[in-house]
Amino acid sequence: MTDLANEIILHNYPQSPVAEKVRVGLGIKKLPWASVEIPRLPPKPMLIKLTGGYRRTPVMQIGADIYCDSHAILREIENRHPSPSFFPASDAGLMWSLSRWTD
Ligand SMILES: N[C@@H](CCC(=O)N[C@@H](CS)C(=O)NCC(=O)O)C(=O)O
Repeated sequence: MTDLANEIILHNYPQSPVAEKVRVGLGIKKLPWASVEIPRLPPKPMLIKLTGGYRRTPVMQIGADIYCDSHAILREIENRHPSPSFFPASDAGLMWSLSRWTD
């Protein structure tokens, strides 16, 4: 039976490089996830209602919780599913700052 409260739903579109980063993260952790394809450009009336105004891609939904921004998404995935870790060494802070720079 599907655990809907914990199901990961990614609002994204295939060509989004930032969404791809999250999709790779989900793959590293071998997590099942559902995809909702959203428009590349505004108007995005359904997404805007879901996020309260945030328009960018990707957005993650788990139950009634909504995560906007790939860093917030990856951080939450790491919190909920710590193994295997995105941060096998002790330099998580350096990796977060480098990833913001490379984005
Ligand atoms: N800081 C955001 C950036 C997201 C972002 O810029 N996504 C692009 C698509 S790859 C986007 O939504 N662009 C359309 C827009 O800014 O309205 C994140 O890391 O999630």
